[in-house]
Amino acid sequence: MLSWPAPLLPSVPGRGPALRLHDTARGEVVPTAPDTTARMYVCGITPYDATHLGHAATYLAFDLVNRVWRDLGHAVHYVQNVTDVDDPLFERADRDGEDWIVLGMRETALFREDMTALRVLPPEDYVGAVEAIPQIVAHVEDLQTAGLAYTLEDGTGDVYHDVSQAPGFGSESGYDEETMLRLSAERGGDPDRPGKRNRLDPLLWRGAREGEPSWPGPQGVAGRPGWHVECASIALGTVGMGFDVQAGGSDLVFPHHEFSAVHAEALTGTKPFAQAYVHAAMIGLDGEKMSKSRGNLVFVSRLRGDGVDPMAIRLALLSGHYRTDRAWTGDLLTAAQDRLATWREAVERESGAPAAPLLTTLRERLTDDLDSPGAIAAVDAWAAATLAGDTAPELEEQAPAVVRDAVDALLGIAL
Ligand code: 5CA
Ligand code: ZN
Repeated sequence: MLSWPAPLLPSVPGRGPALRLHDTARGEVVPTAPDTTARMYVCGITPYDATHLGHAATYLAFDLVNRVWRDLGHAVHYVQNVTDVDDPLFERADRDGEDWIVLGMRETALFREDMTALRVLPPEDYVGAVEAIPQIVAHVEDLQTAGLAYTLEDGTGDVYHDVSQAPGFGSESGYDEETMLRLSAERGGDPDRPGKRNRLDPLLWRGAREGEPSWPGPQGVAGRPGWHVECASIALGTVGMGFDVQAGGSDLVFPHHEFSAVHAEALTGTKPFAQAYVHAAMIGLDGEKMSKSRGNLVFVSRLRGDGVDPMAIRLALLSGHYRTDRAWTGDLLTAAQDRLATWREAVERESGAPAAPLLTTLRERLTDDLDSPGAIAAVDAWAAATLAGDTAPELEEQAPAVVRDAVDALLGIAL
């Protein structure tokens, strides 16, 4: 699929420490240790509605990972999928009397515009589920041939992964069975479906149903792919096994990332799928998680349409830590607009407070599990010292230009 245009990425003098991130599987902050090319897979949207501020916050968090790695001198192979065939698309298209393909294409186009406006670095591979179907089918057949998958005997043609044969199962989320069963039921699984070997077994392939689109499938059974195998297959076809960071919102910890890992590890007979599983917390509104199904959404495109500067949206979302569940409020946006104006005024000055200490702090904060609030506070302090003019110690002529570049390169905020 077409990705979106890359923003300019200034280079900044100096170098920071290695990036450390919280890994859900180990339950602690760990150093990332990428090769020359760092590899990251971030779960993409299901395009049945516009990008809301929760999605945006998640993609902004992992955009910081991308930016910090690049600042450390790595190339980055960044992959994102689009779940462009799934139940929510059919339901919304039916409701609105629209073709589900047209709906998906339109919302994906809007997502690209939102990401471009927010200055999110584009993925090197942007892959739709539909275009990955041939690869997914081959993977499901491999699991069947290895005796790790089975077809339900109810005539539907539905194929499941037998997780009782997956030794690593449970190691990503670390959840107990009761929690897994509850989350599976809440998040697209079917623990109560009769005929499954294990209640948690995830769907690999859904046999064709009346009124649903279908493609030629494993062993000639037409249908469409399950959700977790979509991401396992796309990751295997792009970044490959053992990549550095598998990422998404915390609602993907289980079952999605657990089963993507289980599928890929079973397919390759190697471990791990990813070196670290990193999850962004949920953005809420009025005390509830912002979600399409709850309908309590603030859209990036709506704010843009109202004339809000996308840089203020970006700054507002980054002013909270990515691992803290937090609420979107009008006050957050107002504070970000004020802050942006102050920063812009400071970088317009002919001279400013020394840049080098700020660069050191910015890198220290961001490499410490993406402490964006700490990084923003450091820029605030620099701007205040700069705007204090004569009272600040030894002003530097080049400082405003260096800080402008650093804030752009590391935080993605164009001043
Ligand atoms: N297509 C799948 C992933 S393969 C999916 O979850 N799509 S989504 O459109 O529902 O979500 C896209 C991304 O936004 C996911 O990483 C999800 O975890 C994240 N996300 C969804 N809601 C929120 C929220 N309220 N706050 C933060 N992130 C969210
Ligand atoms: Zn995914």
